[in-house]
Amino acid sequence: MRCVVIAGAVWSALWLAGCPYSVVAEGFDARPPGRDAAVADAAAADGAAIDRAGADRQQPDQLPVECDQDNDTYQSVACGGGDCDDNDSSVHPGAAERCSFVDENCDQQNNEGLDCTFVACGSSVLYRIDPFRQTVTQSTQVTLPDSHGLLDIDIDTNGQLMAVTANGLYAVSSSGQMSLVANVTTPTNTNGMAIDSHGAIFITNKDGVNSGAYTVDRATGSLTLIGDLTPYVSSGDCVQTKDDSLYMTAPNPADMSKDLLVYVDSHTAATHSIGATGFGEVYGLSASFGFLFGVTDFGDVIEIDRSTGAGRLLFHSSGLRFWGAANGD
Ligand SMILES: [Ca+2]
Ligand SMILES: [Ca+2]
Ligand SMILES: [Ca+2]
Repeated sequence: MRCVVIAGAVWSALWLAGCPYSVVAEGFDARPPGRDAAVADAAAADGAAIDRAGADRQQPDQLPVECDQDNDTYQSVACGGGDCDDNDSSVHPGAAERCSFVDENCDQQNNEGLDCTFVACGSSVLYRIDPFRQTVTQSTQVTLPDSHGLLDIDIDTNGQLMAVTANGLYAVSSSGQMSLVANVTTPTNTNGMAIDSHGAIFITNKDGVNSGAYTVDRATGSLTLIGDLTPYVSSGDCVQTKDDSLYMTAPNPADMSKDLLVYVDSHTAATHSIGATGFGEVYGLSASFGFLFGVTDFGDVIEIDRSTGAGRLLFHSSGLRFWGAANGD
């Protein structure tokens, strides 16, 4: 194929299929960062020029493959464009920033303008954890109604933070005030609570070698046993992911110092292990922003791979003990 260069057409030369990028790179100035509408306009203008010249006209979307590997129409930084990840079509200048480990819009800031926190708790304190910036951004002392501490927390379908204690289900305000929703005599050593997308409330407990999953009637506080969690026992939390799959952490029978991620059938309490997290005493789980996070009694904040169970340490908050966590979005 013939390579055609039109005077004054700089980047449009990139669209001439068959012309190796090196021709362009050597023969022209680097393309300014950011693609984009300007390129599309230039393409149209240059295409018209090519037509007038009677040269081979190429489709304007034929960017050199090596400069747009992800085919999102934004050229890579290496090619002088603004696409800071040319292997991910959701990342480019102008993309929607979202809570993640990635700078989607390539402005060299991550999660700018977004609240990417979830709430974790200790016995009587709430924390806001940003797993991406690796910070504990706030702590709020909770006014406990009696001598019973928080066993776990979660967000209900109205966005209300809920907490369970040994004798009740409570709504918790942002300032840490607790309002009784229902008297609940929770099973011995209840340590997990999760609320699904329909508002159903699940709790898990660990009583010696026995461990069960229950639902709680929000109106009456009555408990219904779903079933026991054998052969596992709840380590410290259960979580409902966005697709209403129930998981919990459970000490690994082969190494009780470390927890497994365990799937729990929310209708039967049947369990199966997903895999080892590699972390111990994972007492809080949070399905937030498309990720599964865990927090531990040692102050660790981890990301857990939902498909393998494997955990990776994000950061460690020295001196803090996390006993529960809520979903964050
Ligand atoms: Ca690209
Ligand atoms: Ca982001
Ligand atoms: Ca950004």
